[in-house]
Amino acid sequence: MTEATSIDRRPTRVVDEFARRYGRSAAFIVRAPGRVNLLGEHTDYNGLPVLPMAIDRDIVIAGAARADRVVMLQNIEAQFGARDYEVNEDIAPFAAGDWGNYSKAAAQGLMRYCGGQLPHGAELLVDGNIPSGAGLSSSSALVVGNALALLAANDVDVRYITLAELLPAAERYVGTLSGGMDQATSLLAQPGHALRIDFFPLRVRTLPLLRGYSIVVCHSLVQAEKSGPAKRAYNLRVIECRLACRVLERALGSGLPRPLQTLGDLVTLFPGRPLVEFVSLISTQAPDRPLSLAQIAAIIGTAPERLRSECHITADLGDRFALMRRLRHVLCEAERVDQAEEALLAADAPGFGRLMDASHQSCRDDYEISCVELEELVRIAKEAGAAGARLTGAGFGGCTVNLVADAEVQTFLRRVDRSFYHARSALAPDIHRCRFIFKPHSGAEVRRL
Ligand code: NG1
Repeated sequence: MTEATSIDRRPTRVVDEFARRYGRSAAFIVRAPGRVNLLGEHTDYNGLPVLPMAIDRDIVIAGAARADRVVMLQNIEAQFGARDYEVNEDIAPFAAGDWGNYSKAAAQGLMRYCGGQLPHGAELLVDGNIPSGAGLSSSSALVVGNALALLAANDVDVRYITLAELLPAAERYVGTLSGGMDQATSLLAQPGHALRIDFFPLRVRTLPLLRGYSIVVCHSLVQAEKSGPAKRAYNLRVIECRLACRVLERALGSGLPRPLQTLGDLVTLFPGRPLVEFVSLISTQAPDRPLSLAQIAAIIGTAPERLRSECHITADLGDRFALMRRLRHVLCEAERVDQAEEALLAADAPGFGRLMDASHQSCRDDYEISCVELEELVRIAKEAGAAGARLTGAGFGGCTVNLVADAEVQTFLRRVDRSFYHARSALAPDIHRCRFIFKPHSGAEVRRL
């Protein structure tokens, strides 16, 4: 991780470097932050709420329009090589995992939304300091930044709330079946606040922080690249939720006024009914162990191949789907988000911390997205006095988020350094870049130069 730098300091570097590389001045600069999620993990794609905030790490892009439709993309960091492509409604991807695909994802998504207004490509230079594969949403910040840059190159304004609704679908270009938390946070975050985000339709409200407490992010030093191995694990969870939805639909039978599009529909269809009741309901239909597609199809009363095509299940996901546990995590996690919102409004830090701890246990045991290093970090954080500690983001590696009393932050950091990072000095030569405290930042900005 590099040190955080705000838009007010880093632009000079990226603007100067833009002029050196492209031989002309940048016409605009864009900033899109990453995020940390306090609570509500793997709920977004189920249409259930999340509780994130923007961090002080971001993607900054300097750019200028081109007369043609070509996007030329460079990165300050040499490891991300130069890329170029032509903008249209059907852009062939670079190789899987290529960083340029996040730019293409944004361009194709915008072309499908307002292509007639986008005759110009752009020269772009990216300078990012969000660690990738850390659960801090570096990929969505890149998508948001590229989208805003292409709009700036064409002098087109699209409302941020509209972008926050259309960019999650655009990002699925890279093959991840992601939800909408990251793009919404990057675009709509408010400084000094957490957000509660609800989906389908997107609704965002700001929430106060807990006075006297800091949010500390610690990297497990395990990269979980969703353009690589973590993609299958992530997509499998999304599909398991879709299948759980179908089994639940079957269990509810004629009690259901319309088909369930997502698990979030339960909230609107059964207002006031505790979500956890639906967990007991599914347990009457499906045992608490992984099932094959044929077994699930038999429970629902349909043909396996029909179910495969209706739920868009690709062969790489295998034939073992855990429904009961995934459902239990998602529905209980959504209820925790409601309770966490109340805890924030009541300035109840211990209560909020307990919900974070419960979320972590559920992510580990029911959603099975933790790993040895994340467990070690959470254990150390609790021993070091964190009021709450949990993995954040997709999981499988990446970061933990910790709620720590201001007065105890220095002791907390010393303890984490001694117990976790010192033994891994080869992986973490600069400890200060592996864990950080931040004040929630504002969402994305575009500045014309
Ligand atoms: P991260 O961890 O930043 O990759 C992912 C998804 C979110 C959400 C979380 C889990 C993407 C781009 N983002 O975030 O939509 O589902 O996992 O809560 O895939």
